[in-house]
Amino acid sequence: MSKEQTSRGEPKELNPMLMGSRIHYLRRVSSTNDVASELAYQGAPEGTVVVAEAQDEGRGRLRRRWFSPPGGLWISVILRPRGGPIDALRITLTAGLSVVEVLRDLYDLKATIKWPNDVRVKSRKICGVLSEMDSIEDQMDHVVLGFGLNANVNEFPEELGEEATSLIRELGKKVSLFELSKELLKGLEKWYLVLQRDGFEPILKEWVKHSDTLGRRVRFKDQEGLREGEAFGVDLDGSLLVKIEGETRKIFISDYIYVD
Ligand code: BT5
Repeated sequence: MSKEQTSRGEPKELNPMLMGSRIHYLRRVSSTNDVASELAYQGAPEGTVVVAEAQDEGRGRLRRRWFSPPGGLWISVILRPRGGPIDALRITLTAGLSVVEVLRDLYDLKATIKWPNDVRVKSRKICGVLSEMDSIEDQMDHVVLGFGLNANVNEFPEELGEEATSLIRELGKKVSLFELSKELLKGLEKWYLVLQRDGFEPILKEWVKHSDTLGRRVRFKDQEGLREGEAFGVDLDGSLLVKIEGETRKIFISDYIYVD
């Protein structure tokens, strides 16, 4: 029996219209991740989506500010992963892959992923992914997966300087947020289904083709101080594998820079 046949019979199979089966469309919120998290605790089903036109307290990892004016796609999805080691890190990588594919398929734009959560075009960040796991009594209850995609955002604050870009900047025209969100959710659903059914390996195989991190020298800080090495792979747990003075280190912390 082929893998496909096996998987077809599995109870884990998802409804193909899962992502976006319920959509909360809001004008202005603090953070779509916060709204989605509240809804999830109230029992909102998997695939529930929260979209906002603008966020007052959009955030990145470590509660860093995420610039979220009108024009961008600020969207969060509630996931309730079942079984297997499906954690926030692997979901982040899966989400990045979905973004790269949608940019390619809709706009013929070549994007790359800086492990773990930055999607970049010509080395500038066009999208950030934030996945947050919420637990009840030490048990993972749900994951809120947020995408901040600079779609029709033309101006960026000075502090982002040359670090950021957007679809309108790259394409020279406005894009449809409706079409973008629909296709993004479709792509996410495709890969999330693979993740649930077949595990992380097939995703990783695809992910590495789009990453601009592998093969690069990276510098990061750990308890021992400033470290430098070559990023040469991503493990099945989603961690970055870095060779430092002949030894392999697994990196879960994710603040690092490319050295060259
Ligand atoms: C991220 O964090 O890249 C995750 C961003 C996730 C945002 C979405 S929007 C929908 C949902 N609701 C939320 O509240 N959040 C999610 P991190 O890797 O920590 O990167 C944050 C850094 O990116 C900041 O410190 C800035 O340097 C930079 N940055 C901020 N806003 C940006 C923007 N619009 N475009 C590009 N870079 C930005």
